[in-house]
Amino acid sequence: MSVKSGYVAILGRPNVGKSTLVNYLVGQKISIVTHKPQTTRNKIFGIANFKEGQIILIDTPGLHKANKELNKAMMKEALRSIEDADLNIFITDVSPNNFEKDQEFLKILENRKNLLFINKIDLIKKPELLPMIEKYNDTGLFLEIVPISLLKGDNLEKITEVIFKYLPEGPAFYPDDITSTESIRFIVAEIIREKVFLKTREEIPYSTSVIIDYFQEEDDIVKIGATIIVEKDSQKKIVIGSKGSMIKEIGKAAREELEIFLGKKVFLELFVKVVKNWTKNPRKVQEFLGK
Ligand SMILES: Nc1nc2c(ncn2[C@@H]2O[C@H](COP(=O)(O)OP(=O)(O)OP(=O)(O)O)[C@@H](O)[C@H]2O)c(=O)[nH]1
Ligand SMILES: [Mg+2]
Repeated sequence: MSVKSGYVAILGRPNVGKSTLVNYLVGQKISIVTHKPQTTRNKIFGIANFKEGQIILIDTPGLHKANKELNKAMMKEALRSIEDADLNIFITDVSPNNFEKDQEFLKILENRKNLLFINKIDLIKKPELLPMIEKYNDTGLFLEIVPISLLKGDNLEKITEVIFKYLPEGPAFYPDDITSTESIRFIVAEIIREKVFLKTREEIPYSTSVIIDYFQEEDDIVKIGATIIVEKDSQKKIVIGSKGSMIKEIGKAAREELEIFLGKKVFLELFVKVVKNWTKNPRKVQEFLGK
């Protein structure tokens, strides 16, 4: 039997479930997921192997209007990933006016091979789906439209079936024992950033970046030092919390997940540093978004 392989870009507005899809297909959490929009900031490569072949997934930052330098850089990452892709999966969810909100981003799909996944169908009743499908179908942009629920597991068998239907024939690009081309350090920084996203509120998640200061692997423990960058003194106070309570909580949650990810005991040391207005400074954005 011939095998297929190729690059699949996962695109869509923030919070629709792009990273959830990537983790599901890879079978391991390589891309962080939160209930807040604009969680993912880079394009992130995940590798998924099946008997039909290999899918190289490109997770991307959610498509949105970008004003700040950080957001412009995020959008650039998302749009660039289309250039590398053999196939695009555009994801939308079932929130009100999803089609209208997707409008301005659909044009990037013109003259390309695209699938549409309508995710979170657990949140609506079946009859509400049909008119939604019709609207997207009328654009003529999609080879197929697949309603799914990644959370509840609805219709997931369709996902690989439809991807392999449109991937080119060819041998695997990567060995079958790797799940991502991202560095361990990058994923470690992302796991810490996820905990900041989950534990803090308002503008703090959007003002935060995480830099790994040291990463020392020993026989039975990994020692990690990381700096959480924020952009105002007031944010530093909040991230540290009263008597260090917040940073302790972030550290505990991050360490627990890092121990699972690295399969070893972890010693985690966290620092907090202010870099004034870094999200508005193109040079700093490049530095802190870099992998
Ligand atoms: N109800 C419901 N929630 C879902 C489903 N799939 C994902 N979610 C939730 O949607 C939220 C966003 O998921 P992500 O995977 O982070 O979304 P994303 O598109 O990567 O978001 P950005 O990185 O911000 O662009 C998380 O809280 C998920 O648990 C689903 O099928 N149903
Ligand atoms: Mg994401």
